Amino acid sequence: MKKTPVISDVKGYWELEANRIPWFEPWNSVLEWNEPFAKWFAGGTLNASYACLDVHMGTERENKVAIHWEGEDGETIPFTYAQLYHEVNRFASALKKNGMRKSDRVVLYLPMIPQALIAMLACARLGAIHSVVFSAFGSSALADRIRDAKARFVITADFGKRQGKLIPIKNVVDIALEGDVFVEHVFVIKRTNESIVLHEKRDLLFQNILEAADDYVAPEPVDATHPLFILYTSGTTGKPKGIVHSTGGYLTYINSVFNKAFNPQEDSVYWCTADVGWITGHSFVTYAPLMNGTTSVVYEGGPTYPTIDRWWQLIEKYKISIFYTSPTALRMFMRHGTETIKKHDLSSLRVLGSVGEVINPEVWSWYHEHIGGGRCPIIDTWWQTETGGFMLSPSAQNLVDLKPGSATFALPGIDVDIVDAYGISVPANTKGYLVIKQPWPGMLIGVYGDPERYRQVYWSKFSGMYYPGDFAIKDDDGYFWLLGRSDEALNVAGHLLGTAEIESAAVAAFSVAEAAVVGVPDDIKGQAVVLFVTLRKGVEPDGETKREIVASIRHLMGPIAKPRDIYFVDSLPKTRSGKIMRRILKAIACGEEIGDVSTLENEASVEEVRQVHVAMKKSF
Ligand code: 6R9
Repeated sequence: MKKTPVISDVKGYWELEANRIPWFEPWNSVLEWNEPFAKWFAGGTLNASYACLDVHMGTERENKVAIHWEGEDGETIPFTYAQLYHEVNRFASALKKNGMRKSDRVVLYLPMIPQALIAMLACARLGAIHSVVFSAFGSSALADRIRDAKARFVITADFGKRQGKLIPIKNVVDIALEGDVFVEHVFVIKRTNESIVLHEKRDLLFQNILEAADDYVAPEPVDATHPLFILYTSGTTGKPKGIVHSTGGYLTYINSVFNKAFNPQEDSVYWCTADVGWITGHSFVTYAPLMNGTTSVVYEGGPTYPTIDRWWQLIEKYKISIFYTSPTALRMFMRHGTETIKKHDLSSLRVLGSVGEVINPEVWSWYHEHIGGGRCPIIDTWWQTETGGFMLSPSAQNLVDLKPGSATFALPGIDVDIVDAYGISVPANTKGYLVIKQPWPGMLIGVYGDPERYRQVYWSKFSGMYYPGDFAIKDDDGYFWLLGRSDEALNVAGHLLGTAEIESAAVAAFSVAEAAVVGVPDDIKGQAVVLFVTLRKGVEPDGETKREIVASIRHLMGPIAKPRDIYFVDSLPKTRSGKIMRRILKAIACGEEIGDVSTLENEASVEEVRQVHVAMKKSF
C-alpha cells in the first residue's frame, strides 16, 4: 500500500520548499525553536505582494488570467496578472499617501469583491498587517476585533450583495466605531450609487484618493518573521483569539502544501468557494494560488442564488479543474437531489477538495460520484486557522489509495500522532487526541498581544506537543480519521464517542441530509446521545424515518451510540463558516442558556430547534 514518504531531514526539506518562493535576502537559520515560539527563516527578507505578483511580471504569466471575478447577478471581471499587479500597486500607493506604514494594523471589512484580495495584497506590499473580518459579522464582533488589533485603518465598501439584496456594510463599520479614537481613516470603496454617510476627515472615498496614486510602489522587504496578518478565530468559547501568521514561514508552507495537495498545472482553473474572511480564503483564495500563477475563480454570491445550480453553472462556464469546498455545502446540495447537477457538463473537473468539517463517508461518495463523475480524487484537507495550511491530506501529486471519509496521512514534513490523556501514543484503532509533534513553517507565531494565551491554549495540554483540539483515530493501515472536536466529545457509559462518528452513521441513513449529535446528562450512562437531523427533500419526519436512522447507527456504531432522542429540524445552527454549533444544540437539549451567538449564520434556526425540542418534549 502506497504511503506518504517519510522525510528524514525535516529542516532540509523545509529549506528546499522555502527556495520555491522569492526572497530578497537569504535567512540565517531555518528554525530557531524556543518552545512554543518558533522563528522560521529568520534574517531572510521577502514581500508577500512581490511573491504573488511581481515575480510573474515579464514572464508568460503576465497576460494570464489571475482572477475571474463573478458577481451574483452574472457580472464578470477578469484580471490578468499584469492588471492585478497594476491595481495592487495603485491601491498600495493610495494607502501609503494617506499614512499607512509598515506594521500598522488594518482591518478589512469587505465583501468578496476583487478589492478584497487587492487590499490584502496592497497592505502586504507596504508591510502593514491586515486583519480581515468576515463581512457578515455584526458591529460588536467587528468592534471587538478592531479594538483588539489596535487598528489604525479600516478598509470597507458601501454595500455587499447577497441573495439579490444590498447589505449596508459601511453602516456596520460606523456603529462599530462609535466612541473609537484609535482608527484614523476608514477607506470606503463605493460600488453602488446608493448614498451613504461619510464622517468628515475620518472617511475617505477610495475612488477619490486613487486619482493621486502612483503606478508603482516598491514592495517593502520584511523579515520572514514579520506578521503578514492577524485573523480572529472564535473557538468554541471565550473572546476571539487573534491568530498571527508570519510572512516567510507561512508563505513557504502554503505554497508547498497547495502544490502537494492539488497539483495545479499551468492550465488549471481553480475555484475555492471560501470567503476571504476565513483562513481558507487567506491561504487558498489569495496567497497560494497567486504565488503559483494559477487562474482562479472568485465568486461573490451564495451557492443557491438565484438558482440551486449556480455553482455548477460556474464550473461549466469556466471549465474549472480544481474545486475546493466544504462538506456543509455538499450536504446542502445532497438534500436537493442530483437533477440540476446532471444538467451541467462538469467534465473539466480533475481534483476535488474538502475542508472545514469531517466529510462523512456518505457525503464523500456522493461528491465523488455526482460532482467528480467517479474520476476525481477527493482531497480531504484537515487543518486549522492556526496551522496556516493543510496538515493531513492526500496529495494529488503522489496519490495514495483513498478511503471515503479519511483525510489519509500527514503531508511530508509534518509529524502528527494520536495520544491518550497522558500524552502517550495510542495503538491503532484507538481514539485519542490529535497532536503535532514538531514545529512546521505554517504554524501561528502567536495570539496577538497575548503570548500566555498562546502557550496555554496550544502548548500546555501535552508537554512538547501542539494541541489542535480534535479527536482522531488511526486505522490498521495508518490512515487518520477525524472524529470531531475534543471539546464536543461524548462519554456514554464510559465510552468516549466523537460527534463525527455518530453523525456519519446517521447520515448513512438515506433519509438524512445533515446530522448533529450532542451529549446530555443521563442518570445511568453519564451522558446520553441526542441527535438533531435535517431530512432530504420529500422525506417524512415520522416513526418510520426514526427507525431507519436508529438502525443505521446501531449497524455502523453498535447499540452504545443509539440516540436517546431524535429531533427533526429544518436547519441546524451553524457558524458563518459553516460549522455546526453543537454548543448551542447542547444548551437547548439541556435547557440551559445559549450564550454568545454573534458568529451564527442563522439565528432563526436556534429558535426553531428550541421550539421543536419543546414540542417533542411535550409529546413524550
Ligand atoms: C480550515 C479550517 C478548524 C477546525 C479543525 C477541525 C475542523 C477542518 C477538517 C476538519 C475534519 C477536515 N476541520 N477541516 N475536521 N476534517 N478536513 O476549517 O479552519 O475554521 O480554524 O477550523 O475545523 O475541527 O480543528 P478553522
